[in-house]
Amino acid sequence: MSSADTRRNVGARFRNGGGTVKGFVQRVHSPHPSLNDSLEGELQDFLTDEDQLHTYDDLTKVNPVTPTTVLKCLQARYSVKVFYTHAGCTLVALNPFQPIPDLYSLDVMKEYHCAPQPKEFKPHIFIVAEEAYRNVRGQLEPVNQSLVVSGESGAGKTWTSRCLMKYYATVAASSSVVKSQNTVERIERRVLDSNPIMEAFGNACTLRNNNSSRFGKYIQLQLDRCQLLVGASVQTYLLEKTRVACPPDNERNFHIFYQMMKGATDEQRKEWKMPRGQRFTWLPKSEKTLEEDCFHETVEAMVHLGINAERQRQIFRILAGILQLGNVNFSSSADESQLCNLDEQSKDFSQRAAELLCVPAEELQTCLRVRTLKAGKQSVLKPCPQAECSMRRDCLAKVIYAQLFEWLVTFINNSICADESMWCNFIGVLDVYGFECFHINNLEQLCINYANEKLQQHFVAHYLRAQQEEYVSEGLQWSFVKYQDNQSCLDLIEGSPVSVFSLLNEESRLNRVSDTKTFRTRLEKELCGNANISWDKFSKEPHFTVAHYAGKVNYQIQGMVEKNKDPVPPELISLLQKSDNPLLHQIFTDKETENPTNKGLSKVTVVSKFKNSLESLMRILHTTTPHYTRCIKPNPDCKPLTFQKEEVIMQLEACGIVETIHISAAGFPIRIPFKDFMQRYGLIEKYSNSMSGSCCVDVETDSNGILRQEVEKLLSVVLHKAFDLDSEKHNSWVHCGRTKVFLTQSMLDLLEDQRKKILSRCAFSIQCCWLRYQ
Ligand code: AOV
Ligand code: MG
Repeated sequence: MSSADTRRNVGARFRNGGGTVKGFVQRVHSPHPSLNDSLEGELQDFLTDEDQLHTYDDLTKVNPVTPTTVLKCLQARYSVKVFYTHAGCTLVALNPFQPIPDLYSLDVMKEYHCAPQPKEFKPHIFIVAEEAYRNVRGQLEPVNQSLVVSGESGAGKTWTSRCLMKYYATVAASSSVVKSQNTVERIERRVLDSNPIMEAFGNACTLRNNNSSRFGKYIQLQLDRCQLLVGASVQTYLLEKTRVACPPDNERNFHIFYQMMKGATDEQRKEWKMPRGQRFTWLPKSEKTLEEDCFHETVEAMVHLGINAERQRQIFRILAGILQLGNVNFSSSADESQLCNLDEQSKDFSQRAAELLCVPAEELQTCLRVRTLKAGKQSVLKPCPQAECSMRRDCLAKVIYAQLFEWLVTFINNSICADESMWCNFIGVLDVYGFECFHINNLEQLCINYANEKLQQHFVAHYLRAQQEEYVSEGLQWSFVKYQDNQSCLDLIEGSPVSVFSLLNEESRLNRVSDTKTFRTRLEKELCGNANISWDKFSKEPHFTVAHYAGKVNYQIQGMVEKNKDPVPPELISLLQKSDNPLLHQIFTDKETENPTNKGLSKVTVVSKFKNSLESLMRILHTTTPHYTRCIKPNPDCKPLTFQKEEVIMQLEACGIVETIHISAAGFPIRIPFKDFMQRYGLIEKYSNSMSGSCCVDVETDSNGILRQEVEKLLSVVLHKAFDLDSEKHNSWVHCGRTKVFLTQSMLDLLEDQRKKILSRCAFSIQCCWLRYQ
C-alpha cells in the first residue's frame, strides 16, 4: 500500500461509520465538539480551513498527512499556546521555552488521573503518564512500562521527565517513610530530590541548552501491589567527564561548580580556598548563564537523601580541589631529562589542591610530572614532557569527578531503592542526552548520537516494523508503509566484523604512536562500502562524516583513539588511595589500577563499556510496554514562543513522525490474544442477551478457531449495538487475525465502557437481591 493508499484508508475509516461513528470519535478523541460535529468535511477541507488547524489534537486526523500539513497543524497549535499533540501512538511535545502557568499544577494532575478516559482531555504529557500507570494495573496482565522521551538537545526531555516523575510522586504517593543517616523522609520526596542533585553534577550549559544533560539516565519507579510508589532506582550512562577539565569553547563546566562559587558562605569560601574574585581556568563564563545557580536547593536535596553534613563537606572539598588543579600550569624545562617547571602561582595552586584532596603535596606534584615505567621487576622514573603533565592533571580531575558522580548515583540508589519484596512492577522513565551536532564533534558526540540511533532503532523495531510484521503474520490484509530504517547507520557504528567502534577499539589496543593517521586510513579503507560514512579528502583536519537519522555529523579523528583508551596513570590512583579525605579514599580503594600499557587487552574501552550498557538498557526496554514522547525544539536559540518551520520540519522528518502517523492512523495498535479477550469481554455478550446464564465459551479448553468465531460474534454484537454497523463495516475498527484481535484505541475504549456498564449493573442487581433478602 502506498502512502496515498494509506491516506485513503484513513479517510475511509472515518467515513465508514456515518453519523453515529462521528459521535463516537468525538467521545474518544477530542475536547472540541465543534470539530467532530463536522469531522468528515473538515478532514477533506484541511488545507483550506486554516482557522481550525489548532483544534486537531491528534495528527492522525489530519488529511492528507504530509510533512507540510503536520507542520502547519503544529504551528497553528503552538501559536495558540497548545504544546502537546498526539501523533497516533506518540505524543509530540513542542518546547514553549517559557513557564506556562497552571499547565502542570496539582489540579491538572488530578484531573487527568481521575478522568475515566484521560484522552477526552486536551493532549498532555499527563495522558501518557496516566496511560502507563493504568497499563501497569493492566487491562490484562500487569506489565512494566517505559516512557521513552526523545528529541534533540534542548528539546525538553529532562523537563518532561521531571514532569512525569512529579506526576507519579503525586498520584501514586505511598507516603511511606524511609530512614537513613539520621534522616527520615517520605519516599516520593526523596525520589524527586534525586533530580536536583543529579542535574547539579551531571548537567551543564552548552551552546544548545542552558541545562544540558551530560549523562543519560533511566529511572525505574517501583510500584507495589496497590500501585503506590515505594521506591526507585537510577541507572546512568556515560557522563561526559572531559568537560571537567576541558569545557568546550563558550560552554560551561558542570553546574555544581558555579553553584558553589555563587552560593558559598564566607566560611565555606575560606575552607574551599576560593576567595571572592578568584578566577578558575576550568570555570569559563559563557554568554549563556543560568539565572539561578541553586546551591541551596542542591544541598537541601542532599540532606533529604541522607547525605550528612560531614559527607557534604568531603564532597565539596573534593570539588574545590579539582578547581585548584585547573590553575596548575607546567612549563618545559630546558633539559628534557629534568622535571617540567611549576611557577610560584602553580605551586600555590597545587599545594591548595593537595590540601583539599587531602593528599601529600609533594607526591601530587611528582605524580603529575613523572611517569613510572616498568622494566621487568624494576621501575624507572621518567620526567613527562609539558603536554603529558597537563594531560595527567586533566586525567586526575576527570577520574575524581567521574568516580564521585558514580558514588553519588550509588548513594542515591541506596537511599531510594525499595526492598525487592516491596515492589512488583515499575514504570521506567528514559532521559538521555539528545542528538548533537557542533562545529567540532569528537568521541562524546559519537557516543551521544549512537545512543540516539539506538533509541530510534527501538522505536522503529518496536513500533513501525513490529506493528506491520504482526499484521502480516496474523493474516491481515496489509501493505507496508515505508519508513526510514537506521540499521545501516548502526551497522556502521557498532556492527561486526568491521565498524567505527571495532576499528577504534583495535587502534586503542594496539597503542600505536600515530593512531590518528592509521585510524583514518583504516576507516577510509575498511568502511568505504557503507553509504552512511563519507570524507572530505581535502580537509586539513582529519574527520569522517556520519549520516545519522537526524542529520549528518562531522567527527574529528584527532584525539578519538586516546579518548577511547581513557588511560589513567596508576600513580594517580595510588595517590588518591592515600587520601585522608575518607570519601576520596573510599571511592578509590577498590578501584583497580588499570593501565593499557601493562594490562594490554584486558582494558575496557569507552565505547565497549557504553555499547554494553546501552545493550542492557535495550534489553530492559524490550521487556516493557513503551510509550513514546517526541520533544521538538521549535527554534535553535531557545527563544520563548518562537516557531521556526525549518527547524521543526527537520526534526519531524528525522524521527519519522509522518510514517508514524500513517501507520497509527491506518493501523490497529491494540492486540489481544483471543483467549485473553474472551476472558475479559466474554461477559458483554452474555449479559447483552440476558442477565443470567452461563458464559458462552469455555476459554480454557477452546481452540483458536472456535474462539475466533466467538470473538467475532461478540464484536458484531458490540458494534451493532453501539452504531448499528453491519459486519462488512467492522474492518475499520477491528480485525481478527489468526490468534489475536486487533483493535483501534476507540474500539478498546468502547469495549471497556460496555464492560464497566455491565459490571455496575451486576453490582446493582446483587445489591437489590441482597436488600430484598434482608
Ligand atoms: P533536553 O533535556 O531535551 O536537552 P531540557 O529538558 O533541558 O532539554 O529543556 C531545555 C529548556 O527548555 C529547559 O531548561 C526549559 O527552560 C525549557 N523547557 C522545556 N520544556 C518546557 C516546558 N514544557 N515548559 C516550559 N519550558 C520548557 V539535552 O539534556 O541538551 O538533550 O543533553
Ligand atoms: Mg536533558
